[in-house]
Amino acid sequence: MMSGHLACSGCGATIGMRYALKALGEDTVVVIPASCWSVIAGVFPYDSLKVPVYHVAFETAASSATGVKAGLEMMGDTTTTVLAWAGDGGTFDIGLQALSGAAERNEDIIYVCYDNEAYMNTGIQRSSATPFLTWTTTTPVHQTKEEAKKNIMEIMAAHRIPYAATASIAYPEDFFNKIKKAKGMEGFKFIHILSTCPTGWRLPTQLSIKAARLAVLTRVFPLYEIEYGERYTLNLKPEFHPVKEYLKLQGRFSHLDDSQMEVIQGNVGKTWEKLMKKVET
Ligand SMILES: Cc1ncc(C[n+]2csc(CCOP(=O)(O)OP(=O)(O)O)c2C)c(N)n1
Ligand SMILES: [Mg+2]
Repeated sequence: MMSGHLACSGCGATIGMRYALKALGEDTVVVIPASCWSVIAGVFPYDSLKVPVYHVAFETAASSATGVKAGLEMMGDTTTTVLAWAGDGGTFDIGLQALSGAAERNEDIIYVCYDNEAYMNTGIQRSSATPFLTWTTTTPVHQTKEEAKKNIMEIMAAHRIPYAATASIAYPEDFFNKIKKAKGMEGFKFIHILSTCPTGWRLPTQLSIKAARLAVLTRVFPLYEIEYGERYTLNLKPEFHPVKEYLKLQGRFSHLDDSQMEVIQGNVGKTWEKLMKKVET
């Protein structure tokens, strides 16, 4: 990735792409469905990615990447990595059936979901990745989101794919190693990155990495891997940090009162305990 991209300052998804391509190298094709990243790369021949980019329809990241990989193989190229790079809307919602199909067929691609927890490119609308009680433009303060965030990692685990992992831009070494590991494995690899979004999260741009780190430390977004749907590995076990520390940084949670934050704390604790039961000790 080169300079000259068109992202907002502090964009976590842009830092994520930089780390991912650093790990994958130039022998990579990137497939991008409609999302902020359709814009961020810029317009050919002035775009900021030094690798071929294929812009595809919103719901087709996994099926298009499957096709690119098949095309390369038909031409005798078995080494180029095909990376599908999709947002949470394109993954948790509209692209879910294509994702499920490619995972079930165990296509030899890496699928990254950069999750900024809403449809950001079109103006911060809620997705099924938006957390409980979050403000977005379609879940305004008097009517915030009532549903929990969808657990995409468990959905991927249920497909028993060779590799699924969460990653954070605040832990670059862990991030880099996971992308490298995915590149070295055959079959379907899924990486879920929490991508801080200063614009949509109402977060000061200079706190982007801090927010990403606090998501991990407060156990809101644990760092872990799942191999073949059953082998769970926790990559970092943080001491207890109250989830309030994470919520307080962001304007999208500024309407929450203490009792609502307690409910969120309880939910985070329960999800963490469930994960700990699955992790190999
Ligand atoms: C079929 C279809 N419906 C709607 C759109 C409009 N659209 C473009 S990008 C986008 C939001 C994408 O959200 P997400 O996948 O979370 O990526 P982000 O913008 O947050 O990076 C939408 C709704 C579209 N391009 N195609
Ligand atoms: Mg999004």
